[in-house]
Amino acid sequence: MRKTFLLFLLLVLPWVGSSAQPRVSDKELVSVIWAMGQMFPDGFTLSLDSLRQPTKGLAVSYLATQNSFDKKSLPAVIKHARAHDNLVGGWYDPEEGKYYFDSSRIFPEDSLAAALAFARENQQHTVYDLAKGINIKSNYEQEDVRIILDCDMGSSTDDLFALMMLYRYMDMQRCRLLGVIVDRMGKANADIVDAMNLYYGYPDIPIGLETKGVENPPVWIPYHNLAYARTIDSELMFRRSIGDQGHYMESYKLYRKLLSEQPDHSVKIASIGFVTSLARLLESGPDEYSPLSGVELVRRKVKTIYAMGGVFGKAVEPDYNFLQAIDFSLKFFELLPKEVDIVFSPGEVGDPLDYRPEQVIADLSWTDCHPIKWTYQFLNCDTGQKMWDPQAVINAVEGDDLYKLSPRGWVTLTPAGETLFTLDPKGNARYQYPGDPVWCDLVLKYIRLMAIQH
Ligand SMILES: [Ca+2]
Repeated sequence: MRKTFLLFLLLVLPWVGSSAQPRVSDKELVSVIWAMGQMFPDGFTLSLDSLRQPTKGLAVSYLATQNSFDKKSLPAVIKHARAHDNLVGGWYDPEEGKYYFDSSRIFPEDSLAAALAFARENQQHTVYDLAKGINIKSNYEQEDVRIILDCDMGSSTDDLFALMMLYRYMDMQRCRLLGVIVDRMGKANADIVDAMNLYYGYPDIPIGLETKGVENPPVWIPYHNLAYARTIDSELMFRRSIGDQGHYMESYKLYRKLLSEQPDHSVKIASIGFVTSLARLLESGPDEYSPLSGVELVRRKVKTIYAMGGVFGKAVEPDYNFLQAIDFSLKFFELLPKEVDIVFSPGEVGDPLDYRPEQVIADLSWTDCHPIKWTYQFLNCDTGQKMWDPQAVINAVEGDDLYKLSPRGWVTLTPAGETLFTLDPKGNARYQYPGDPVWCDLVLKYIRLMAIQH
């Protein structure tokens, strides 16, 4: 693409090949930019300084040049760009059938929050990552997203990435993380979340810990000591707010407290571990936080549960998350109110998203002190670990547009851990379909983009 563009410039602008800075009049630029609109039907960004297309960074359009789609509008776009960032972008809107031109600004790729804040100020719905070729939604005109994360921190590292993404979504003002439930027993696992909260700058997010859950579930990657990592000077590597003697709230109690404080039908739960704490919440009775039973509280406050789990496609093995805690899982399926939607993310959706350990470490090369990097430096993370859990979190925050979902139906769980789906337009359950290679590439790039923010 770039080669074609340079060829074009060499044909119409002989001075581009010289070492001197090209000096192009605004009138000539109108012709160049109009021609680029024809040459790059999917879009382009042009630096008016170098007459090159930048290849990195996050491009955002200015509000001032909105609705410029014909040749007559180009002088005003160029004038604005000259007075601001010397960047002009073009993009095609298939809905309107028009090709728009904008004066643009480019932010460094690791400054997503700043780029999105600028996008919101300028009433733009997206930011475009030039290097990765992906659009990132701004929260301009976005619904209020309230989330509780329920994870089995301390085994697979995809829980760490799912939590990391929620902090980044908060940096981007895309959601509110109300609290984190740790359904894998053991204080060390909750201490990991405490260290993550402080590392990412959200020390006040409450943490609940399961104390009557699954006994000794398998551990794939033993990063439970993450919160106690030390520097070569023997100092704690990661700050903490809860000390060794501190206690976490019982997880179902924290659920009750958080839900009782929220507007009706407003809460999304991303369940990326065992459903032990959810089952105990559903079995709970009135308490100091709410006069409602657990079932009534969930019926009234929860909008949708996004659950990593379920087997609906080609795979034949029963689901891991549900089977590990089968008694709790059966109770959860029995008591979940039928009015609450549930979206399953089967393992086969995350299976193709292979965030290789060496790529993780390279993406976190901006620092030596990072909880996820520590895990990847000191433990073997090449265990077949895939980006399963982020699928529930991304779906919860981004909404359903990014995922292809099954029609509605009901899901029942068998004691063998099988999830049986029955089609019914009135059903509360849907499940994600696996994406094609283009979709998988896009989602993995999105997770990586979040990882490099700082
Ligand atoms: Ca998990």
